[in-house]
Amino acid sequence: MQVVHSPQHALHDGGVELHRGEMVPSFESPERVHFILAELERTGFAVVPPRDVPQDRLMRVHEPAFVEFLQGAYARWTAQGRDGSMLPSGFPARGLRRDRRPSGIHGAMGWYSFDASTPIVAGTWDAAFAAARCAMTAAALVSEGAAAAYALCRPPGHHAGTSFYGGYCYLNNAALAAQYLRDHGSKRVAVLDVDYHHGNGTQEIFWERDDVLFVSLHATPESEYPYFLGYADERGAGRGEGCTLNLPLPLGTAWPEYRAALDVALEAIGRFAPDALIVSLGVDTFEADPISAFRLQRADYARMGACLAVPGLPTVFVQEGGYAVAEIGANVAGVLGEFSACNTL
Ligand code: SP5
Ligand code: ZN
Repeated sequence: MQVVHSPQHALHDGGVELHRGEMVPSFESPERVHFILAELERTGFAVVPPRDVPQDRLMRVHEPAFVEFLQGAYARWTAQGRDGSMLPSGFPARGLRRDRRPSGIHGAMGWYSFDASTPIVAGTWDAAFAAARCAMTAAALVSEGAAAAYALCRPPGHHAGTSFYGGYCYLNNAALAAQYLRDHGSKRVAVLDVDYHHGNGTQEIFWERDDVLFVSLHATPESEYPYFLGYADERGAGRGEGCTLNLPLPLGTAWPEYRAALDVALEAIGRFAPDALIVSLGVDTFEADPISAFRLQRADYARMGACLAVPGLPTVFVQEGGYAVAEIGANVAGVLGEFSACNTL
């Protein structure tokens, strides 16, 4: 399996986030990629750069005005004499207008984002676009016949929707990979999101579509981010009704219960009969993750990789979260290594 990686991820650095009432350095750091790449190289994976995918491919899942905002936001910030991290400080909740986007940068930021944990810094756009190109390149490799490919995306993507960003995510890498496959021969694509947090952006993008199944295992939104989406009664709408499946799990979930939910997810994917699979691979389900509360252990990631090989589908892995930086490489390599060993394609 090839690893698609761009050093441009490191341009997204120096951000801060609001965590438990205090500003702290972003948990989502460039070090994460360093540890993943080192472990994958050590265990024999080949690393390739992303292709030059044209920017207008982003508009297959994102709104043009939103992409334009992300690309130009930091220049508007510095034009006001500011530096450092851009973070919003007001959002259009119930009772406030959502039908017009403020022309000023502060209002526009609150309109396009949904939390105060997702900073825009000088290099954010270049890093986010490079991550999107990694995901689409991995999808291209699979559409051209590879059994599987892994996009080492950073920043991650599954919280970003058609026209919103948040949860450390700006462009939805997994959705772009799924759409790439749809545009290059796949009739039906399944997205399986195993990040600790619900993939609210991916769900929103495919909510009314019957050609992409979205299945997510995550910590219950009753007590975990993103709080306002990811319940079991969300099943899609219109043509997409029944093409969204949420499997929220309690805090403290360990492998036996996780495995049971994964089996339910894989059965749903089997019934949907896709011709390709995207895995939104977050390893923040790890017991030592600093912002999460599941209890998966190192050896469980190899077990997960074996489970993911069972459908026997061409598979694009897309990196999402995982913040226990010292262990993140072994956990990702555990999934990918065992998937490759079990894969019969
Ligand atoms: C891609 C990804 O994993 N994004 C996660 C974004 C989470 N950001 C907010 C985290 C809030 C953490 N709250 C800590 C409470 C501990 N239970
Ligand atoms: Zn996560």
